[in-house]
Amino acid sequence: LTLESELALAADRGEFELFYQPQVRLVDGSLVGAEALIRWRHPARGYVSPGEFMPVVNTSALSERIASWVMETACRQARAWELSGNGVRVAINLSPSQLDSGDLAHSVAALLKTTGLTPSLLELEVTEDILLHDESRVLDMFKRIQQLGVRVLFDDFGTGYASLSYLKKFPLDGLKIDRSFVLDLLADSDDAAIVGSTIGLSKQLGLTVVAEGIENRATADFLVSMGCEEGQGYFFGRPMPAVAFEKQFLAAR
Ligand code: G
Ligand code: G
Ligand code: MN
Ligand code: NA
Repeated sequence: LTLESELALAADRGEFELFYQPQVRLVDGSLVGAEALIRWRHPARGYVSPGEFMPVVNTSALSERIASWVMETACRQARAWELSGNGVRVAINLSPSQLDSGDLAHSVAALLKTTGLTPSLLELEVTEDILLHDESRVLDMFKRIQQLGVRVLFDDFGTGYASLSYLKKFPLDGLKIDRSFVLDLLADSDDAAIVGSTIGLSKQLGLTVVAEGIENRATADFLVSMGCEEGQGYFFGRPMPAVAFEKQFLAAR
């Protein structure tokens, strides 16, 4: 069995699951959102991380199917939390196929309608891959998604080849500083310079900035001192099943 056919079977058997990682306001640690992250609950191997299978998914016929499942599952979850009085913004990672096929803005609108989810509770994360797609089409798509009230953030900022031109071309609401610049922030003055400049750049462009990969309080404090508003990382919480996320982050509010 190839990995691709194993993945197709996994989809048929409902073996995919979304984990949620908390996103917080750095000054006080209060919860502002959750990033939805896919896991494959393999019957023998346990939870398999997306790094091991999403590259295969994204280049296979399964791509659209799994991407739709992710979007629908995350929106239903966000709506359930909203209805329970614990409205929390949920961020979804877009797959490259979603920018090519069909009309993403249309499916987002339809999903908001069928679930009843408040649009501002949904956020889409896109990576630099989108530059490989028809620019004017993507631009138009983003505008229409934002007109719905859904925010679009640039993920993994700084790791690509053209992060700055991307900011110039696309109407983004914010960016996420890649964890590779944050993990070693306290010890590496180059990282500190890059992160500091990125925060300044974001502010000047009127963008929300979210730091990823925060693993200790000192890093969070340093980010606050540089003006960073939001963050996520193991210090605040690992990605976890929805039920665990509810218990740990929503019940207490
Ligand atoms: O959770 P983890 O750090 O293992 O995720 C690894 C990578 O997989 C991250 O870059 C993340 O953006 C990506 N990823 C996680 N969940 C999804 C998903 O639902 N859809 C897509 N397209 N990518 C995802
Ligand atoms: O590329 P993207 O930002 O979507 O990936 C998110 C991934 O980062 C998740 O797979 C998650 O497991 C991982 N991650 C989240 N917080 C931390 C952290 O504090 N440290 C490290 N090393 N990885 C993290
Ligand atoms: Mn992400
Ligand atoms: Na990232």
